[in-house]
Amino acid sequence: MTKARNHELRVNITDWNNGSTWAEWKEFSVAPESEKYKLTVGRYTSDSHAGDALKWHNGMQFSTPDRDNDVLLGGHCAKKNDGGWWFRGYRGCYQAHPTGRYQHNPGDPPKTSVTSRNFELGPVLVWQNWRGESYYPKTLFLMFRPMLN
Ligand SMILES: [Ca+2]
Repeated sequence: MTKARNHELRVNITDWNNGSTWAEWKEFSVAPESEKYKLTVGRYTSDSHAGDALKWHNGMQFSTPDRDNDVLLGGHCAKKNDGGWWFRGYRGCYQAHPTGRYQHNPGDPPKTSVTSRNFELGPVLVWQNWRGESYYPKTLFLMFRPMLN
């Protein structure tokens, strides 16, 4: 899908009080199946506001509950967090977790307990670089398109 041309990526995030933020990267590609859909993301644009939470996932392979491709030996981030994502596994599973389960209101507790590092909120939407490790936004959209030039 992202092989033929350079792509850019945009993330739009909203909070629970009609607030919003966004970020853009001018480099985004996903490697083929033979490379386990390795993520390449870079060239974060300096006027973005959401923070570059994807930098931490750059170079990771894609994991799902039945495919453990994270770098955590003896652990399985996708199984633990109930979803597919470019989980890392070294010093936590993620800084961004856009495929976490949608929470209906901010009072809904995370489905799994918060660990000592606060890295693992469980299956909720997470973008740690915006309002910290324990905040979870209302919506989070990832969009990509071919570069215009
Ligand atoms: Ca693992």
